[in-house]
Amino acid sequence: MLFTQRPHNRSHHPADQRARLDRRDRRAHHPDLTKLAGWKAMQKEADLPEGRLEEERRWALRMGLTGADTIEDKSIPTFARGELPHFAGINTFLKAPYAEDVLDVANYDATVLGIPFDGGTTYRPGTRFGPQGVRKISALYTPYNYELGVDLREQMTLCDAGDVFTIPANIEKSFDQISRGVSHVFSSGSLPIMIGGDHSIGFPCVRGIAECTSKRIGIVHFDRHADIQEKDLDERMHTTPWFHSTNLPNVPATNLVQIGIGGWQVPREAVKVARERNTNIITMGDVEKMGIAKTIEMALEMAWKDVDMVYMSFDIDSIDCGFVPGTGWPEPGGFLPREALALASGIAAEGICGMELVEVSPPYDTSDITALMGTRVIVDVLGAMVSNGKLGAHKRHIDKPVSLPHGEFEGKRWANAEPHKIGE
Ligand SMILES: [Mn+2]
Repeated sequence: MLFTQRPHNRSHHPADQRARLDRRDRRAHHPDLTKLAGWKAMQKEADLPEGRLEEERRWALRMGLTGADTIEDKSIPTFARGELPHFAGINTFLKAPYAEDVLDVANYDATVLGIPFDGGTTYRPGTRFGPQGVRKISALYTPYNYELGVDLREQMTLCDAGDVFTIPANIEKSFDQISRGVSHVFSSGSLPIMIGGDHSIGFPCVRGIAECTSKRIGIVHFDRHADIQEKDLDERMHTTPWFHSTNLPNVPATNLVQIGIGGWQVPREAVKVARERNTNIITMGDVEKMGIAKTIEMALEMAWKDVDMVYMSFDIDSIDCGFVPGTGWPEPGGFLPREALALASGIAAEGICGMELVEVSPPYDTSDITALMGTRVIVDVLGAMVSNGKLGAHKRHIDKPVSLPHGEFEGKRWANAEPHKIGE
């Protein structure tokens, strides 16, 4: 039935003739096309609404003015607004609306916030440009995923709150700013999605969520590195977030699941802490042996045991460095992109209370591929949550919301009148 709808323009090119023979051969085995995921996805698209797209087109014409007379598509404005064209515009993540007034994030199911901080880096810097790099290449994407049959534009609301104001030379002040920003978004009920930044931000991100709830939080952490030593180079660097996160009263170390760990870059100091605190490490070899489905099942079981919600931390360097050159500590032998996306989606399918995507370093990137990979992790996580109806599930656990007011500048710039003296 499907084939009868094809137009009859038979090509005599040898490749086409071969393809025709192949098809005939396959048809001789009476394949049932309706069993293919491709066929099912094709049918699923028909059930998706298109109202928001229509709305966006009307809005774009209102904001961007009507197009020139010679343009036949009357939805094209003079000034690019919204999704199209993909190469134009001022980029937010996925061209989502910019929540310039961050109190507006409460109106959205999920909020992207950039955390441009690389002060916790111990080798290659540059992740302070991560949020910009990811936003830029995210313009490539439509909000629709064919295989999932999900259209994020129609099925959820997303905004981009811009970046947290970090302090480049001060880790602790930056941590305080980050926790404050994350707790604001989480308290508003919007799902916080953080784009780093180096992995030191893992601690203040988790802390920001943990302080808004009395409930317990598990963590699924994708990485080649364990990142759980107490200090590195005398500070709380990007090798330390899970030590400090699992010190929080409602973030048990036994619910920390670390997937993809291995190779020659895991410090022994970190392994000692992981052993003492009884965290769960699934190595790359374990994943290979068990397969993706079993890994997801096991990770979910360990992360969710006696907790109320699960946070996802995705270090882009968990993927083989051949695919992600733009990162702080590249390591061969990591996940293939398909494996990483399947794992992240599998964890997100059960619902998460927030996520971070860290260690994308655009200055070391090639053709934006690392930032592109980071974008995919985020949109795949959102797609999995939407298609499994898990978006918004975290809201019922917000029992200690923080409330930050609009600020007012009263002409006073410095909190301390006395100049700071070295050594004090
Ligand atoms: Mn790492």
